[in-house]
Amino acid sequence: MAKRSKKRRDLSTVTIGENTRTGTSVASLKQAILDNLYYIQGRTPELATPNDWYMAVAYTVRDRMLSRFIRSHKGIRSSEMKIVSYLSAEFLVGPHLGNNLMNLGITGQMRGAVKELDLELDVLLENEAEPGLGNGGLGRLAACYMDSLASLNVSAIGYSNRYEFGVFNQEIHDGRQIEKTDKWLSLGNPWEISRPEIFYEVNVGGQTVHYLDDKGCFRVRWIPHHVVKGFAYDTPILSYHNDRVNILRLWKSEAVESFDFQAFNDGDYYKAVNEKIVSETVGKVLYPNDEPETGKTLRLVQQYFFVSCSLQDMIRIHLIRGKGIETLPESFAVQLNDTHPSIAIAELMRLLVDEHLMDWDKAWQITGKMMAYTNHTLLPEALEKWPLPLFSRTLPRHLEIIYEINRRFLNEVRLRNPGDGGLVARLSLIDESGEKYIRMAHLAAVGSHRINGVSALHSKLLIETVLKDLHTLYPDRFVNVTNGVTPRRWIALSNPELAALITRRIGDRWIKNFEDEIRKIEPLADDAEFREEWRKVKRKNKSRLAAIIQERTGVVTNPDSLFDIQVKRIHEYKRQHLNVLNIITLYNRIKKDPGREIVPRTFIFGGKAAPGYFMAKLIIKLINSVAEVINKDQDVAGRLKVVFFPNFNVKNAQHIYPAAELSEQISTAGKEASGTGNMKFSMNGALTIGTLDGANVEIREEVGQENFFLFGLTADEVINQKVKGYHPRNYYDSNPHLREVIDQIRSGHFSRGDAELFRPLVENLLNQDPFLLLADYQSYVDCQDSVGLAYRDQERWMRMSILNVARMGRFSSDRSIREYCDTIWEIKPAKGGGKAP
Ligand code: F58
Repeated sequence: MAKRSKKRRDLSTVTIGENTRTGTSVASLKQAILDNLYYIQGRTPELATPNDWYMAVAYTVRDRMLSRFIRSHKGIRSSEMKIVSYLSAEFLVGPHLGNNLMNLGITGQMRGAVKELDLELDVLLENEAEPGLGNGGLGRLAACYMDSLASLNVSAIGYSNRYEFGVFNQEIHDGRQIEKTDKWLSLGNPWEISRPEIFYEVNVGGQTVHYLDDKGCFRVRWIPHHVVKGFAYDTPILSYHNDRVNILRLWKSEAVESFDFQAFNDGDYYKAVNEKIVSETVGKVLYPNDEPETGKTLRLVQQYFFVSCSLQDMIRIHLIRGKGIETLPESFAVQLNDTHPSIAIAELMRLLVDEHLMDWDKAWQITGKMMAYTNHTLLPEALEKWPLPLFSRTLPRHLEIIYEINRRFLNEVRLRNPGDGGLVARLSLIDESGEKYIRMAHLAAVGSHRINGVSALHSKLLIETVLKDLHTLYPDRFVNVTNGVTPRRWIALSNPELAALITRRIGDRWIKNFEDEIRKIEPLADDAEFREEWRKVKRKNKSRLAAIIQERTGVVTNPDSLFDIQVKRIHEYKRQHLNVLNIITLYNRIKKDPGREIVPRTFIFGGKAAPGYFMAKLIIKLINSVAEVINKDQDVAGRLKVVFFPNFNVKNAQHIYPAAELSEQISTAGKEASGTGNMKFSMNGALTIGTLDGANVEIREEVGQENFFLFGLTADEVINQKVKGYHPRNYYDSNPHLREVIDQIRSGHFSRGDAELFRPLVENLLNQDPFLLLADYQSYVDCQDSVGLAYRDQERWMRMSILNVARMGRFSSDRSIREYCDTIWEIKPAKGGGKAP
């Protein structure tokens, strides 16, 4: 022992003064960058490419994270502390460099160090490939929660797949979306640490064999069709100015034997390498689908693969802690981020019963204690269900386990509700109404001790609609945890000037304790000088965004116009096309009276459409077609501009939210589970125009109804309209402005005379309009007019903007994570995290 510590001491004195691996002065950082450039990238400054420099800087930052990482890691193995295991098919973490610099508190020094090397930190930051391991809100929420878990000093591991290709990159050609493969790993990933010694085997396919063991107990052996091996890759997740570093552990799939010698010797080269190809396909690409997921075996294998590796890993860690398997829930609280990882319920049962020989009742008790499920959607088409034959072919043992869970569960239902066959059919884990399916939401709910929705309205609708019967059965399991977002990435990092302004007035504790501290800027809404500084920050951010827009799209925008922004996945329920209907209405007003006074506006859209979602792609084309006509119209004279910002992702979002003045949250009431973009906009001083949907309801309550532009039907009114029989054509017939707009789109006015192009969209609106655009049209247009009016009074607008930010404390993801800790995980955030003393 003594010898080892002596050796360690010797090593630490290799450098005199500050260590160039850990020192944070400008001189140390500069030296470290040069060393890393030479020793890791194998380059000298003269030969270095921009990526070489980026890598050298990134490694320099990583070196400074490692001592904390190793300390936290040791804690995971040795302490008694419960660990949150966040199982999610997606983690949209965004670029790491800027965030890690901020969390370490060395952004300024690093800026100085790279400057001495004739480099610009902002250019290096732009150079980072974004890990696009998510589609939208659900994946980004997981990333915000990882940030808050670390900053609240809660031990956590985020588990997922290490997709080789993330969400596609979107390009716009001739106004249409083109998908390009996202090769985010191709230039190397300096943030991950591979752990070749941590791997697990995962079975796929085949059949089961039932037998009695030597004690006469019933046992099942799974003889798989093939086996895939999962290797761990760890990305450290830093806390903000704290010691805690958590882990994002991603599993890479590989073949058990990458080369089949038997087959090779038999002369079958193809077969010899085929297994490798099949195994590696498992984690190749993130599914971009927003469509029903049935029929996609690979997606089920992907889900099962990361879940199985993760559960095996948790058991390993628990056993390393020197504990028995029966106490597993003392070490882990597992959160299922939607149904995608819900196979975890059956897999944990399999591991406990088949591999650890536990009896069923005990295993079921442990499973229920550990698992909790978050629902993120009410849309029936998005509720995951797997066709029985596909499921049985892929996971034969899990099907047996699910049957057994179902048998016991339905017995309980029958006992409590004798004679109610309808209820039994509705609650069953198997949908037998036609072709048979496994209902993954039911599996998740039955096997969890808590089920939560993501906003107050969504949680209420969840128990009134899709999970009504389950709620009647287990009312105590249901809770609400309204989503939140991290103020670190979404204000401190992406809007540094606003952050500096706030800090100058109230100190910097708001960054750690946004919930309580940010309200301190509220009185400053009455301070004219502060309002002026506030206005200047926004103006600068707009001007910066205008430059980026011009560079990426060629469109020149006016930073003095109102920046009205809608960025999110493109979906009919989010109603980007309602926004377009209003734009055309404003355009028509100008055409009729070119001299009229209007508030100049720049409408900015961004978002990806699922590649197979025809209508969403057509909406992108519509936005670009309308932009083409309006942007060059002489009568408009630049007073309206329409921009489609390509490839909306975390990196671009960091430029967009800080420049927004109006946030479009205009989904059909009852459809958006929560929304989190709404929170990011508000935190950056944008005012919201929105429906009473998702978290908009709570945002409005917090910021005050006088600081929120409300329009549209409520969720109840939407349902009533549909019950009464909804006839969109009546709105078209009775509203001449709406009729004119629809007729223009239909006639080819915005599509160079092509009357076919938007026909499907127009027909859909006139005949079905499932998301009630026409019903909400007039209310939306009127509300937009009141926005214009409010904007004319800049003093009033700035006051509203400041109040919006001041009252956003509740929407920090720190608050959400505290609620998960209290009501779901039974964890007390350890001292040292979160709220400043
Ligand atoms: C989103 N869901 C909700 N799903 O739509 C949004 O209201 C909520 O704020 C957010 O979750 C976080 O709770 C969402 O983003 C997806 O991206 C699916 C992932 C799997 C494929 C289909 C889309």
